[in-house]
Amino acid sequence: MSSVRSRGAFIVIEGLDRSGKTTQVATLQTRLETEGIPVKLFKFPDRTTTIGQMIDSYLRSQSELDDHVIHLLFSANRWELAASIEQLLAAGTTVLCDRYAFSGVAFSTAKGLSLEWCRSPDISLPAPDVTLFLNITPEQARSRGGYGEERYEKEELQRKVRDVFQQISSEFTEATWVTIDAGREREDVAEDVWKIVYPLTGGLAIPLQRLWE
Ligand code: Z5A
Repeated sequence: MSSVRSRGAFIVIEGLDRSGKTTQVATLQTRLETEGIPVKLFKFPDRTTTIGQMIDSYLRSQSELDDHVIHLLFSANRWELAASIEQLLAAGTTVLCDRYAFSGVAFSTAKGLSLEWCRSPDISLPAPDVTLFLNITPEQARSRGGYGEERYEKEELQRKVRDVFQQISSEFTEATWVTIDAGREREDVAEDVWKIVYPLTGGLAIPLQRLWE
């Protein structure tokens, strides 16, 4: 009988603009560290790499790129870190990820590219064990302030992004895509996140899946 070595869990936090992804992922990381659970946090786009710097320049409207090109750069930014993610998971580390391929598909499809085309460069990336989708209404997002500083921070685009995320989520089971009401107090949202993530941190004996295979 073949046996699979225990590995770390791969947790992705996705969500609408201003939904509190960065806030929640930081709270979660701290709580896991306090519990003595090995954890590593990734954030996409990772603006520190050479590819990430091109993305950063585009998002801040300091450069112009064809929609296909920027989509491929976002995907390349994930691929350049995919091996590190896999190594950490194999070593038993819980990997947290602030945005992932689902943001890539949602934003580029909302801009008018085909969903199937958008998905293709991310096929075979490590697949999350669970994606936590932080959901807020456009009114709640507006009340958190700051719209308009970066290229995609426009309400019309964000509405389309919300629709594509809904379409993507329908392909997952309730266990692998969990929508959380992020319009509540930070502590209440964090508690929901914890209840889902903590049980996954004891080591998983199932093989890592590949995205969209
Ligand atoms: N993008 C893409 O097109 N393709 C891709 O493949 C990827 C990304 C990966 C930059 O992303 C853009 O890249 C993004 C998608 C696109 N464009 N947009 N829009 P980013 O991750 O670098 O930046 P961001 O996604 O724009 O961050 P964010 O969405 O604005 O924020 P957040 O992480 O969800 O929220 P936050 O920073 O934790 O909180 C926002 C504010 O709300 C802040 O003042 C908090 O203190 C406050 N907050 C947080 N939680 C609460 C609660 N519960 N109540 C009240 N206030 C709260």
